[in-house]
Amino acid sequence: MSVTCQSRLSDADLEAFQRDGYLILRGVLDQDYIAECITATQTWIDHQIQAWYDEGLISELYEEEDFRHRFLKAWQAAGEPYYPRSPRKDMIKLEAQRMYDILLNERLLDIAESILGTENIVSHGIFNLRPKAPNQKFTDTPWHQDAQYFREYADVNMVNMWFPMHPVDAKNSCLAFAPGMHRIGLFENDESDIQNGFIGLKPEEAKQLECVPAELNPGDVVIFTNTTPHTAMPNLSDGMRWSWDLRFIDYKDADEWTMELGSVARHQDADQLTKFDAFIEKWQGAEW
Ligand SMILES: O=C(O)CCC(=O)C(=O)O
Repeated sequence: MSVTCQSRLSDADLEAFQRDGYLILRGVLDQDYIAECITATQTWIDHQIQAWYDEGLISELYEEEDFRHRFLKAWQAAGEPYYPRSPRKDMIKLEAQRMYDILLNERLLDIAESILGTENIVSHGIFNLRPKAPNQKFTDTPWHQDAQYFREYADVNMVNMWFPMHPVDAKNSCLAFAPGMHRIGLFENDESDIQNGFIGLKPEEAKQLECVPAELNPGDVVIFTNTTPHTAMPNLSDGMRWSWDLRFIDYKDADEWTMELGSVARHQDADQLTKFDAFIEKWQGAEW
């Protein structure tokens, strides 16, 4: 694992990424960008709390509470109802322009360009805002490789990125990684967690892994491969854990499924770029 404050990666960073399967990049995102991510998240929080209020589950909107506690207090008062653990389509509906800017951010594209080795890059339609409450099974991400969710894409030229909107550590659910294990390839899927619907590694295989927490501050990003085993540490704090994860793929590996909701974010031929109107049109018919 290595650290850097550049969004164009050095040879040493690339070597560390290849060796460990993940890399922490310190201070690569502007605080203005993080502020935009927080604003988009707050719009969703408003939307969700208002829905509970309208259903009569809560009698106040908890507007005095801070970013990490408002949603949690409202959710607990509402009787801990189900909420989407990845409100992807809602985010586009509620914050279209901001989401376009978040998903096609230039700093993230610079990092992706270094890793993918091409300037022709698609921002993948699978992105997640993660509302993770303390001690809550439903959002407790088990050890998994991202490619376990899309096994036929295990070998494509793709990079995954995760960043928090507040400091995260091993006690408030930072991600943790198993260095070097991406080189083993794809593990068998364990789908026994029927209740929560997560796919992951078999528990006996997960137990063997080294577990290195990636503690991050706002502005830091951890990047990882499709086959890097990772998990989220439990949230033992008294607040929500708020993070985003995004994916970028080499344009030449982006097939019809990828392009259904993916956006060409950077390309040598400007005509190939997905403009805002086309982005909105794609998401209007979105099923996932
Ligand atoms: O944020 C989480 O809890 C899980 C994120 C994750 O596993 C991912 O980005 O692939």
